Amino acid sequence: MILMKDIVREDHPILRKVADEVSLPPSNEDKNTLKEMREYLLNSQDPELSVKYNLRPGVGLAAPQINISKRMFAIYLEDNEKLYDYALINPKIISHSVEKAYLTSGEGCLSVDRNVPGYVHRYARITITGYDVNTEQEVKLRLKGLPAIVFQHELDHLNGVMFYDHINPENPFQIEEGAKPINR
Ligand code: UDB
Ligand code: ZN
Repeated sequence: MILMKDIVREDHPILRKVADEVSLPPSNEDKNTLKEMREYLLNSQDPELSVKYNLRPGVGLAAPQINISKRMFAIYLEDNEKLYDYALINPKIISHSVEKAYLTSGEGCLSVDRNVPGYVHRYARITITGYDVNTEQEVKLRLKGLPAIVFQHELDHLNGVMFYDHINPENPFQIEEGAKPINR
């Protein structure tokens, strides 16, 4: 079971690496890692288990965050009555909107133990492909709103990018022209 002690923090160099592609079909070990990552998200969102094991409630987790430099992440998120439950390998944005969006509450990260104020601008809409371990199939997803933000946050981890890299250092709350606010 993945616990908070297994999640690497900010200063860890693995978070700044470009993670390696995973060969397909995935090994049992890689499939198992992804299943454990998904399980962390479920456990962390369970009111009893999160208290019992002191888990920070997460909606997404990328492999580098558990010290594995491979291109895979898990997402477990309910938004607008829809469940986004994905365990993806080699995810890739194949197209995106020109329009940007940002969470009005800013972002945090399971690997960051401090508050970093400011807006993180991301694409408002993305089309993403990847191999889904849950269905054992190549998937193509069109996302907007909060799910699009979460997928981009996790994809950044596979490229060594942290959310605060996107925050304007002069004016953290500067809004890019035409960007769409997302309230959650
Ligand atoms: C999170 N959780 O999991 F809209 F029920 C954040 C943390 C850092 C605060 C734990 C989160 O956004 N929870 C949440 C959001 C909702 C509704 C709800 C729970 N991440 C994932 C992460 O660090 N992955 O690497 C940070 C998010 C910031 C924006 C996208 C991902
Ligand atoms: Zn993160």
